Amino acid sequence: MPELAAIRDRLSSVGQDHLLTFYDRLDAAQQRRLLEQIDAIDLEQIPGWIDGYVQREQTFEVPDGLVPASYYPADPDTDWRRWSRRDAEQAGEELIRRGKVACFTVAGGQGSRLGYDGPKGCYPVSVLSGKPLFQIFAEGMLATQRRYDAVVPWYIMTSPLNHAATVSFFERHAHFGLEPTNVQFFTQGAIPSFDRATGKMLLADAGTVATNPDGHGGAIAALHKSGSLDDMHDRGIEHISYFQVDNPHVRVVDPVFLGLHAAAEDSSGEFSSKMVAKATPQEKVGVFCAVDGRVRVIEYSDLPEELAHAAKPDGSLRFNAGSIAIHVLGVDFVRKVATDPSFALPLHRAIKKVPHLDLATGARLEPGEPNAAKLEKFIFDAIPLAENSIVYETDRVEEFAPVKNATGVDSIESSKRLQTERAARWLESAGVGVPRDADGAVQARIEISPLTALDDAHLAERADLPASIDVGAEVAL
Ligand code: UD2
Repeated sequence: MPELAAIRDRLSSVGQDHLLTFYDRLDAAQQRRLLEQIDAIDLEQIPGWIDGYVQREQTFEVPDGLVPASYYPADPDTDWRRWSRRDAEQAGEELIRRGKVACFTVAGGQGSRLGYDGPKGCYPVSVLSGKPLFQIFAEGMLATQRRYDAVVPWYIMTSPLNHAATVSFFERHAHFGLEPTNVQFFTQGAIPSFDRATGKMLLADAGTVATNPDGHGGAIAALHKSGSLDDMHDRGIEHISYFQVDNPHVRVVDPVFLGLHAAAEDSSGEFSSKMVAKATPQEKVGVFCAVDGRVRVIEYSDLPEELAHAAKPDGSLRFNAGSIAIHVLGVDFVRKVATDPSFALPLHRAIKKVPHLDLATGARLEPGEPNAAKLEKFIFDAIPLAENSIVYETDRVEEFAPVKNATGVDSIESSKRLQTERAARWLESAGVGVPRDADGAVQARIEISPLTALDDAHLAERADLPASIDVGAEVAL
């Protein structure tokens, strides 16, 4: 157990000894837990964080020489820098067959915008059967494993807030048919939450420092610390297919993207990304840019208005490459970034309401206004650390139907509409008649399991498709 006097000294030296205000009121077990929690915080960094992030609004400065990142266009007929789509697909398929690929889902977010209490991956999203996000991904992995006769292990990053609930959800559902040893969970790190005005760390209760998950950028350290990178190494995994928990349309492993990442001559095989053309200048997605040939993402909240609206002569957006947070990362690259201190990712500040103890009275305060600074790391801040990072365009309907909000944009409603639209397109390309109204909206509700088909070509191979679908029908395939 860390010593009280030593912890008190370390706290005093960084102006945070208020964390021990209620220490004497705690029982022995609570005292030990508090000292351990404080001991695990990188206290020596705290003054720098307060100066640099907590008490200062970060002003984003547009770097000199900022240009839109170049990318591999989705249109398969375009010139792919002497590289064909089929070449890429074959290279990717070979990696899957040889067991070189793992899936990785960042699922530690708090999902508060959705207004759902449990882990977001447990939220029912499919159009007819209400399958949860985790099940849709699991079915994608099962189908991929069957197609290539290979194992694709799945690593899931949770946060201290949702870890137990996530693991028990998988246990209750028999891991959705996946081999339990091929589904591994680990918890991301936490960062103390600070009073935005004073820079003091907040107490959640008398014996607990208030903390928040350290952002999806925390994945780099957590993959390393949890032993997941070692596990990948032991299994011979070389590439990690990365995606967020909120997007039921993600192709959990995309051979074309994987092949480009691993084998294209302009890729160092370290950190590759998918993009879609932005729907509007204000769309809440980061944008792929480049400075001196190095790719980077500028988050939507940082992109100056004039750049967000800047247009090319044909009227399309100049900075149009929106990030849908689908990446492939090299295992060696993640280890390099995780173990080299000179690669520390920057922090980003969000001002939020965080309940905490009043130090004078010990009463719990529920703030009416945002009172706290939460600090987070973003995974895409590691992109410029890659030697050569590529960006690959995909079709929005095919791969992006996120569930983020309770209503409106990126809601369960918009996601279900997109899920039906994608299913309709796949059926139409397989020759099945799908009813549409005068505006082109599908007049049926359709759900296609990844176990039935992973893409349109896969669906077209099936002999059991109906000739057409009736108006108002509900079709689950
Ligand atoms: C993210 C991207 C945005 C765009 C969009 C596409 C950021 C900052 N922005 O926006 O540019 O690509 O997605 O959908 O990422 N998560 C954790 N631990 C954490 C925080 C988040 O695992 O501590 C996970 C979370 O569970 C989710 C993902 O990261 O799967 C995205 O988090 P978000 O909902 O905060 O990001 P969002 O939608 O603002």
